[in-house]
Amino acid sequence: MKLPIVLSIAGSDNSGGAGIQADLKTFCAFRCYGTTAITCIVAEHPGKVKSIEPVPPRSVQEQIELVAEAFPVAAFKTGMLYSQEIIEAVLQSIETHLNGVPFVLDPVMVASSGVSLLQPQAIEMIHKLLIPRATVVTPNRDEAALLWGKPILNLTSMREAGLDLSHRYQVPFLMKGGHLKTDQAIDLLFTQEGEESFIVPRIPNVDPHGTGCTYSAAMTCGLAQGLKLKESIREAKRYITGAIENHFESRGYQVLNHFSSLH
Ligand code: PXL
Repeated sequence: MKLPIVLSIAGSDNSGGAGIQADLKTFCAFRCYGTTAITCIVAEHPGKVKSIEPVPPRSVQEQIELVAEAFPVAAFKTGMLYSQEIIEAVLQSIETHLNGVPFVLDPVMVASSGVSLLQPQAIEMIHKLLIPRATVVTPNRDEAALLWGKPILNLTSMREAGLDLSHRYQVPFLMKGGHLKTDQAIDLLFTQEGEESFIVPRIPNVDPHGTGCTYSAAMTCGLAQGLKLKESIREAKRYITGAIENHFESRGYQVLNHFSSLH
């Protein structure tokens, strides 16, 4: 039996809820074969980030190169990229080894605890160089506001931002509304064909760390399995909603259950 090959280019979260660790668990739950290129080692738990150690860009490049040499990557995602140097390394590797492969860009900028996961000078490079190559970009409310340049306060401004951004880059944008104060968790996809909404009832008072990473990893699996973008998002939304619903608590922290779909 052949498993679809997926690759995550992201940071390591030792606490296992976000980053590469979340991605690998998600890849398993979707029965995909996960590979990784680690960009940073973050020492953290759901409530705080203690330190960030960037991996040398040459190593990031080699990790991608060697994965691509041995495996026909069917889809990949990027998460925490942190610095201009790492973004440059990733960009070069993508162009050389992953040209034309479906690419989910999760524009990770800030951890749930509020710590910055992307140096401010590097935001510009994400705009100019990475977004145009993506199959879909998946910003949350705050990331979308930074990319758009204006605050997003409600569904109306989220829609306006999504229309603007998808036109500007000619790339699909999935605007995640989880952080808006609406009764439902509403995500809006903007493509050349128009707008599509993905709506589930909000699960009140639950906000575990790593939801964005997990959601984009799930989308990557759908694309690797040959689903269309909308179907990948629908399946991914079902998966992340289950992982949130069936979260568990550890020493006062809410933790995503990446395996709820397997029970
Ligand atoms: O949730 C964003 C995120 C992405 N990647 C890594 C992280 C985090 C949040 O803490 O640690 C590695």
